[in-house]
Amino acid sequence: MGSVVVVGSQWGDEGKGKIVDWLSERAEVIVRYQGGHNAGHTLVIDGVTYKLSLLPSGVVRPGKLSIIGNGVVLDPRAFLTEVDAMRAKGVEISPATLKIAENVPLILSVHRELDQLREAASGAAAIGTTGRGIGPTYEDKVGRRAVRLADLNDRETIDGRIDRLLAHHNALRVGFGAEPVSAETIREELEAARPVLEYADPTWRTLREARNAGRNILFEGAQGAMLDIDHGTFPFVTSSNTVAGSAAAGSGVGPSSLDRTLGITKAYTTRVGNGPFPTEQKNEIGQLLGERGAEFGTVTGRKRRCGWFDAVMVRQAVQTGGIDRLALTKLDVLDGLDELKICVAYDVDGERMDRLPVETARQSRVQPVYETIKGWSASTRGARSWGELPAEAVKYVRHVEELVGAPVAMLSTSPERDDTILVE
Ligand code: 2SA
Ligand code: MG
Repeated sequence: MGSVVVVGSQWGDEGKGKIVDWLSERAEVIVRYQGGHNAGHTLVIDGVTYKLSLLPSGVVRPGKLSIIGNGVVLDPRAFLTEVDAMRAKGVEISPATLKIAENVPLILSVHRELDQLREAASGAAAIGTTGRGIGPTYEDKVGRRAVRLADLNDRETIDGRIDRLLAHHNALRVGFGAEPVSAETIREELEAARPVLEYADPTWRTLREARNAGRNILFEGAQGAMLDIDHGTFPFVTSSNTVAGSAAAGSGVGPSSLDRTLGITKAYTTRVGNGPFPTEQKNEIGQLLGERGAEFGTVTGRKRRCGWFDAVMVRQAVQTGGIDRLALTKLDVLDGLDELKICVAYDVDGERMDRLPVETARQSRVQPVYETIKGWSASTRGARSWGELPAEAVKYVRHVEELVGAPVAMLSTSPERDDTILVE
């Protein structure tokens, strides 16, 4: 298997959790390399549902090494809570099985609060963030004032770091009408984070050793290509690079250590949060997809917006995301629809386009050009072989491959891990 990067090819929630879990049986090391506890990965194993948000999906499987890379932003409080919740479900987690990059930036209360203050003040222009402090923490990393995990041990520099952080945040807080925060508050928060230090590790070296020993490594992406800070529907995006290239910098391995990239793709489209969504169906079709697909945010419980498959967007994601094969999920949600639509081009102010325009205003004016294809009445739910699929469903899959320019290597037909068809 070598090393595989798994990324979302839409706006997240493509069903990465299940595919990652499926692959993690064959992988020895599972790595998160971007995002934080804004992600929500649902795994169903032997009828038990696990909802992970910060921890790599490998933690639920005994004998795997899980790594939280430097490209992640880590909320110590959320981390410790999630570890406890997993332990309560019988999952064993220890510093031997879970390692956190010692240079990972920490999400603190000031970040969560700034995220929420800013969203609340933005009115209609709000991004629709998860409110977890993701954006402000990445800002502080790039602004070179973040507190990183290993700083908890660095008595010589920590006070200066806190001062720099607060000089910045308190100025902003006052602007938003919030109370300034004292250095003492942050020091207490960092003190409460000390148990996380137990997991700190030079994970770049651990990964190097794993690779040298021939271990299979799985890089588990969060969110999706269209939420990428550079390649997505900016500014309605998350604050990290979600494309496969990010796996290298976000974990401290070179790009040649990434052998292939699997793009998880839902058979229709969903989005949570604000921003353009050309194929959105604000009607009974959208309603139906949402109900059948149980489209609610894993972390926030927010209702997801739903619409037809957008081949233009996924094709762009295949190219920017470096995707060489697809895992197509939730095909069963389309069962029983007489007709299906696939967006094959965009009409932007009368101009036909085969890519998303980059300007926000033009993005919001994109009209999808649809192709209508025949649906299927038989159920595909739980199908475990190609032969069990109705001919029209096979046709739909083939058409998706052709339009987006990447072959489907896996097809998922229910949340259960064994309801998976391998196409090799
Ligand atoms: P943020 O909080 O700064 O990352 O939000 C910025 C945008 O990124 C979107 N975003 C997501 N979209 C889909 N799924 C995500 N994870 C959770 C899930 C979300 C949830 O898997 O269900 O529970 O609501 C996720 N995380 C971030 C977000 O909606 C903003 O559009
Ligand atoms: Mg999700």
